[in-house]
Amino acid sequence: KKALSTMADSVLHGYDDTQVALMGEECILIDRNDNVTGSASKKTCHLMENINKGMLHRAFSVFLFNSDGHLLLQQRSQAKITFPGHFTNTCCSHPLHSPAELEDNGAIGVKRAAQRKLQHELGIDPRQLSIDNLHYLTRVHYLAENAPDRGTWGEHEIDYILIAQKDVDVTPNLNEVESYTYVSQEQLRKMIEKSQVGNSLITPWFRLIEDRLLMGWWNNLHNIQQCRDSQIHRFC
Ligand code: DMA
Ligand code: MN
Repeated sequence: KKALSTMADSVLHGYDDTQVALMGEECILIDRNDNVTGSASKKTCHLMENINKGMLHRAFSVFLFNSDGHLLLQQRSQAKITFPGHFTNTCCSHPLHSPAELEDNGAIGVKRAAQRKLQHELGIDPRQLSIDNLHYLTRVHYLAENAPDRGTWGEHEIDYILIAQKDVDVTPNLNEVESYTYVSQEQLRKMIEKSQVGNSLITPWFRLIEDRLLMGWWNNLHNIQQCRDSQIHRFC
């Protein structure tokens, strides 16, 4: 199934039409200190051609743990334009350039975007995971080229980290998510070791965050606010 209206748009030709439509979302452009400078389509933000000129946008990454302290991972669907089939943290996306999702006050806008996408990707009811369940911790600045087709698509973001611990019902949207699983620290380490020698795929941002920051948060879920800082951790 191809998107007729975008057939002429060669860079998006051949991709899943639902995912092509989402490339029209209006993302938030920022400078290296996370000040809002404007907006651009999701497509524009993720073209390496623009990233190579310094284009940078705002994003978020949710890490949702259950009451046993296991982390919910998702495997991205084959329909995704960037990083299809890759295993990654619970949910990632972008706050939109709208008044509600631009609001700064304690990262409330980013939390609203996270609630919206947790429902869209994983069918998590916002009544089961409220804004107050989402804890904003810090920001991560990174750049990555898409896999497997390097060169066209990529990511260059300041990524707001949101942590939650809550038992929820998950109903994956198969256009977004191929599979999901809860993992212990030990299971995640084994998964990442295997991916370095084998053929399973892990997103670059999740690999980076796991390597540098995740364990500090995971070991402090009982007092997660102590992990909060006002920094932008630079990984590029
Ligand atoms: C983009 O995630 C955000 C990060 C932190 C990489 P994504 O590609 O899953 O976005 P979307 O779900 O909106 O396609
Ligand atoms: Mn992005």
